[in-house]
Amino acid sequence: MGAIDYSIYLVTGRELLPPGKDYLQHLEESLQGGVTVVQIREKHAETAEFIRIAAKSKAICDKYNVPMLINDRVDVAVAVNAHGVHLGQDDMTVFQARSMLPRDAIIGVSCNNVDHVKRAIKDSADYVGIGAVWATQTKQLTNPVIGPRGVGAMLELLDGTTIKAVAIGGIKSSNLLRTLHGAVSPTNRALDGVAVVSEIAASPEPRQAAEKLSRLFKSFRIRHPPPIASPQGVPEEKYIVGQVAELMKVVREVNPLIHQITNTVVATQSANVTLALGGSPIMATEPREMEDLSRISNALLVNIGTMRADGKKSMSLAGCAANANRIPVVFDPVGVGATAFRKETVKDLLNMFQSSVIKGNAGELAALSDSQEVLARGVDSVGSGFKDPVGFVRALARKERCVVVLTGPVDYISDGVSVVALRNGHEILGKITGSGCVLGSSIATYCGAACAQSTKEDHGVLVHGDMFLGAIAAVLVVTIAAEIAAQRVDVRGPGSFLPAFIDELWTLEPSDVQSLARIELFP
Ligand code: 3NM
Ligand code: MG
Repeated sequence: MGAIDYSIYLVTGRELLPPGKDYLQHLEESLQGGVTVVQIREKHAETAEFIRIAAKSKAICDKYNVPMLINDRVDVAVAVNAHGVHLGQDDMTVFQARSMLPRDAIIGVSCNNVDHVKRAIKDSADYVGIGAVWATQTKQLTNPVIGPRGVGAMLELLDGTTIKAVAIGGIKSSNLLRTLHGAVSPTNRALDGVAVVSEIAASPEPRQAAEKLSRLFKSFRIRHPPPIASPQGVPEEKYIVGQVAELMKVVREVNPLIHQITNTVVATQSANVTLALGGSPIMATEPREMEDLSRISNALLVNIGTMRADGKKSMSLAGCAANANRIPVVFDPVGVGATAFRKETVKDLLNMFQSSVIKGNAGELAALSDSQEVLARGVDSVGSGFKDPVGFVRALARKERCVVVLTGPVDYISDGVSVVALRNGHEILGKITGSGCVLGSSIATYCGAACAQSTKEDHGVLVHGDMFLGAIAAVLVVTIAAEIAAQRVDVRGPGSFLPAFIDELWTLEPSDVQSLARIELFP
């Protein structure tokens, strides 16, 4: 057998078989649907029964030329001439297993953390099973759930080795793209496959279940954001601003519906700003309506500003539904550094859903990324607060697999490849409440429009449309409208500024943005 295709890795679960289904028939249908590796997992069978089942399973796997591995039991693997074994952390070592198995046997190891992966590399395992990536009913977990973000750090260790990696735990067709999108290292190492039990084993239609996973897996591609490519002779900055001008028109044409879960201080203002830009706001927070709203919305904003513990449920339901429906999620971790509750909540939310854009000031993004460089309160004075804001946003965007917006006197935005610095704005924005929150709503509005108008031809991308451009557009529009409003003779202070600002958002012309934008690109 040549190189193994780990993409759709079935771990058997006889106890989950739907009533009336024969195990071997079910296995065969799974293989017909595109399962590429099978692991026989029997936690309760006596040795003789395990061998009997493994031998029968092997005959079927052989028919489809699919390798079959045995969970835990090297003796069973030897007895049925399996292709290899899968070992847990409490089973025998790779070295011990290797000494009892044929030379070309495949040996995989369950890994829950980076130390496990380091050990597996040292032991020359053939592949690692990283889990549990999501919560699961199928196995009593003894370790914390990792989440896709945690997988990336483990994959990074595998760079430069030939060791393959699959993720396991709660993987379904409904979260597969989000899982694959999130589980990529900053060096762009992605998963080689996904291991599932219940999605196939408990399905009355295993062939369709496997086909669906297989189709989604094959379609997935890591989206390498292309470097900004302006037409010959057009400076890149000018090109970007031209694209922004186009997107401003698109928002007014498509009138995107923007679902916003935001704080009670800024909700009215955020809704008004969304309307002024050409979008439609819906400010709903009840958990029971999150999934319905996700189906009709063009983007979701999650802002934790005044959240209480019960708000997390709505946010996670809405975020997961947005990922499943593949609409943009803009995440605003307001004041994340301020309290332990916020910090913990933000970590949890980042693990539950994949954001398309994360927006914050220096203190917030420092807290979110565990950087000690900027304290949560000391963000007003020098520059953006980071010594190297360009490098910081780029690295965070790579790590979080999304666009990052760092706000401050200069705003920095990165898609993980390019970075833009935007120097528009007015200090009076700091004298009204929620100017940052309003920016979050604006980003969601432009990203929603960018997604809605994209052709959606590529099925392997979590969210369509140019989120980088959406974020740039929102920052430019908000800061330029603020500049214009602040200079009006009828604006005497923050009180008269706010309605003037909303009016200027309403009347701002794409050509105003083109003439006033102060943008610098760091390719
Ligand atoms: N191992 P399902 S999680 C067998 O974390 C197994 O190592 C895990 O089942 C690990 O796809 C798991 O039904 C169960 O969630 C996966
Ligand atoms: Mg085990």
